[in-house]
Amino acid sequence: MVLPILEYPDPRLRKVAARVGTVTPDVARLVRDMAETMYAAPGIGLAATQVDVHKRVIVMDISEGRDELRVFIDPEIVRAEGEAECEEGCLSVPGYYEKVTRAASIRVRAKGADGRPFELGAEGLLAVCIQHEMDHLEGKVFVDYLSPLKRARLAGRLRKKQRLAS
Ligand code: GNR
Ligand code: NI
Repeated sequence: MVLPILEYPDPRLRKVAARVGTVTPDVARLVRDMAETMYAAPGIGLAATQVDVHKRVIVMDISEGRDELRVFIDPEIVRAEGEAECEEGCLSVPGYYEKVTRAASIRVRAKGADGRPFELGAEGLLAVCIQHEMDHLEGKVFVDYLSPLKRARLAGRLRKKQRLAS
């Protein structure tokens, strides 16, 4: 089932997600719905927060063929090194793209859809996406990193969009 995606500045995007713990059939269903929602959008990642479910669940697929689904439940970054800048977008801030600086390489520990723990080293787009999604679980959106000027410009753009929609 494709779920509706919350859009910035919806206050529900600010909620901090709760640990899942045991991966129950309910969580497995959430993972399936989130994957369907991400592929339909289309996007390369989705955090449960974006579909108004405040649990620590992330789905991701950065492959060309859109056939390499990754699932991170209760993810933790156990190591982060370096800095890298990447132009980011977000399904919750449609049509807006801006450069964000994050750790260049990370090591993440999480559980998969089957509940099994794993560890993964990531760099490049995968590292960016994991950090972007983990921010969502903390109630953070990538636009929180913008300079005050860029944030003001974005706010102006959103006001204009609101006017055109109403
Ligand atoms: O689809 C997405 N693309 C993207 C591009 C650069 C950096 C991060 C992302 S994540 C985004 C999907 C999304 O909003 N996930 O929360
Ligand atoms: Ni996002």
